Amino acid sequence: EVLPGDPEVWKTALKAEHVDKEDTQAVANSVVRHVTTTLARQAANLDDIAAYQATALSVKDQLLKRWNETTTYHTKHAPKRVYYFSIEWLMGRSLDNAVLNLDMRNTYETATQKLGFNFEDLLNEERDAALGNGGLGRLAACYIDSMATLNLPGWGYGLRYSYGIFKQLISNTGEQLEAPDPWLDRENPWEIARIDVSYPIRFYGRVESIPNTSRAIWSGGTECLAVAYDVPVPGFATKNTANLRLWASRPIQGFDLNSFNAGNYEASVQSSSDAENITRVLYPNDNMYAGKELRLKQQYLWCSASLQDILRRYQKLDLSWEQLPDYVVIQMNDTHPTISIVELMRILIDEEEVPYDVAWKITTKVFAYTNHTVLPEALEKWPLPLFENLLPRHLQLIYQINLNFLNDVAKRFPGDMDRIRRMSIIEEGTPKFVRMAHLAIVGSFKVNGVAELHSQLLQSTIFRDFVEFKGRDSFTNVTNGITPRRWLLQCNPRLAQLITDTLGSEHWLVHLKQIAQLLPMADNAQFRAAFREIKNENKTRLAEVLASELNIQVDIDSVFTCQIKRLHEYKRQTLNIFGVILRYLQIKKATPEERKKFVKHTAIFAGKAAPGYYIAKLVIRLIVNVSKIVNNDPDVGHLLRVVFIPDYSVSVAEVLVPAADVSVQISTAGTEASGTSNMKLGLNGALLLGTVDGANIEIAEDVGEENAFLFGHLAADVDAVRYANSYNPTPLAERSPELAEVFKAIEANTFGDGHIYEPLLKPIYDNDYYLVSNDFGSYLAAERLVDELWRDQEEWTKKSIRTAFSMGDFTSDRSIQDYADSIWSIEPDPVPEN
Ligand code: Z16
Repeated sequence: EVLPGDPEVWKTALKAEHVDKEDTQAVANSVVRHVTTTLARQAANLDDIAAYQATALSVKDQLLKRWNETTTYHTKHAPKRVYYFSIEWLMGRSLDNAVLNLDMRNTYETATQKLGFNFEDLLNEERDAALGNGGLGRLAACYIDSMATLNLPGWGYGLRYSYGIFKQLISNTGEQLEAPDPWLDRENPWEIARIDVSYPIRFYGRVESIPNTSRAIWSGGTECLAVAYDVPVPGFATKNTANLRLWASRPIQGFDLNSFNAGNYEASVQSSSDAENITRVLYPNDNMYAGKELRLKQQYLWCSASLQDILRRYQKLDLSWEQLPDYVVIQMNDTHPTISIVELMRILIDEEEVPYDVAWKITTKVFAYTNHTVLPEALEKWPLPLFENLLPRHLQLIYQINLNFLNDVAKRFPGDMDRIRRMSIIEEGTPKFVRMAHLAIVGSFKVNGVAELHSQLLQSTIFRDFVEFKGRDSFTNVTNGITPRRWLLQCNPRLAQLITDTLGSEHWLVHLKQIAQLLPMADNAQFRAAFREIKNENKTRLAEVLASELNIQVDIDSVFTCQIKRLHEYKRQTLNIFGVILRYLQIKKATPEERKKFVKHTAIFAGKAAPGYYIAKLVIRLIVNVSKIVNNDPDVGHLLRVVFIPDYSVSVAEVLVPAADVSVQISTAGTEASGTSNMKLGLNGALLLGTVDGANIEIAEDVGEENAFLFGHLAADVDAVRYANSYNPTPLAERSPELAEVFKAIEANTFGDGHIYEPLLKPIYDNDYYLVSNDFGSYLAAERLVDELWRDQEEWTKKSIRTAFSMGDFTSDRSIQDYADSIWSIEPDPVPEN
């Protein structure tokens, strides 16, 4: 008699299911099987959408086999694991990435061709999984790719929003309009619903202390369920497949028994839709704290479900709670998951009856915290009344944590009341606030920033008191990185092929440092020609998209400058567009003879503004309205084009990044924690035009300052300039005559309704917090150097090659290795090949 799960029976069955990497017929068969069974469609009415879906399902089959093997192996082996908690996962598309990582791209391309489809067309049917705003969410996506590739036992945890980041539309007058992104409407072939993996989550209610213990009973309020959806994430050239577990909120019973009994049908349905609302939509703010109750509900649901899940897995090992930190490390991507520190305390103390001090010891060995910004408006602090109402037990525990913490501070710094006030987790005032960054630091064994300068600034400014209290060793730097699989192999296949051919192997894709071996090729004319040819081909591809989608003609012989990132005052898209306006005015003034001397520019912008960020939206409006005038002015001809590409996304970036000549990274020094588009653009050969900020500094160091265009005030000087701007302001024309000329042109309606831009221009006239006027002169000087170099294409290409091949350190594999070594203390655990 055979018992369920008999290994022999299963082995045979699985073997029959095996598909060889090169077996195009078997792959075609599996696609057809999904068409006819999973999708219940017929060959006759098969469109590209359905063909894409079936192909994706066939690839998912491959991923799930590896996922199963990884999970089984890790369950048996029980290594220490890392859990990466991120409220945003900006994954983009999965099909191309998956077939590349599985080394089955050719097989799938041929197989779908056999069925009469063009593989590229199928790839373009996929909707982006856009569960993130910008850098922070995309960083998580690159990191899980690297965790899988490095064979590290780790999972990601996040939220399955029904709606990702909004779709951006641009009106005729240049206004940003936001439409919902119903990305799950067509079913998501990359996820597995685990309706059997779900946890109850409580909100509101009351707390009853249990006398003579630290314990309490939290009851009442409302409850809902968090249901798991798993997304397999393949490593590159390895069997290891990581898991991204995303939670969706659901009503706990479908109806509320009380209202059922009362015969109140409408109310019972109402309560179920309340539960589903929790994970309905991603908050669309990047680097900006909004303080909404629903957001705190999202955070708690995600953290509580993830912890319940992790602890259930740990309990199967049958070890003591004290050993938890030997098996579990949780990396918090920003302060968004900070409530999980308190939730772990609550579970250990109230439910597992662990003594308070023991629970605290365990907790503070499990968590590590990554900070991503020093901007004060981005730091999360919850109004205490809101917090207390939603999570009353957690507030009690925070008071206890804070009391113990401040006692320790007082012991170390007796009588320093000001220090205690500064460091407290609770900010005094009416109302009071819970400072999540302070809680995150107090509850973590390691805190890191995301680039050298940023980590130094953290330690010398906003977290200085904490460095003095916890010691230098609790603070460190891990410079961000990007995955070279998506950001080179996938988006720039011809450059990847050139690298592979020249190096003679593909190892560089997992040892990116190796591309430095190609640096001498900068001096090889033949190689330069090949390199430039690829850049031009990528520019042509972009030009075709711009012509067909936006009806804008661009000259691929012009220098393509790319500033592609969220709209934010500190990122200073203003400097860029003001520079464009000045160039336009200069072309207009020039004689036909003088015009011949201009270097042709195509200024490319893309990015979304938070829906409530008025000034950021005004900048978009200015860019769009400038583009309309400039692009249609016959005096300008091909000398200048301005392009704002609507609805920036990961998949749009994959077309822009390989086509860029100049990477525009011009934040006010000290404000951009790291930046990651600087890494993507650099790796694809764009020269850095940037301020001495974030990871620009490390990039310029590695590519050599002579190969980059740095400008602007240094971080150390920004405060003094700011102070002068606001307390001792000089007229704009004195700070920058060129900028004064630009403002005059805007105000004179050169680009339509000059007056609408007043809220954008006035702060620059008045106190110029972001130093736009102070940096404009050196920005223009840097642009002149760009133009000069562009005239010498051989020299330009040399620098472009040196840039690309000096980017070896900015792979997310290096970042993740840093985390594994210096924070997580975890080891690779590759699934054995059989
Ligand atoms: C975000 O994308 C970032 C910081 C933050 O506090 C919140 C969000 Cl949503 C960005 C940083 O601005 C950027 O410099 C950095 O490269 C990125 O996070 C990843 O670390």
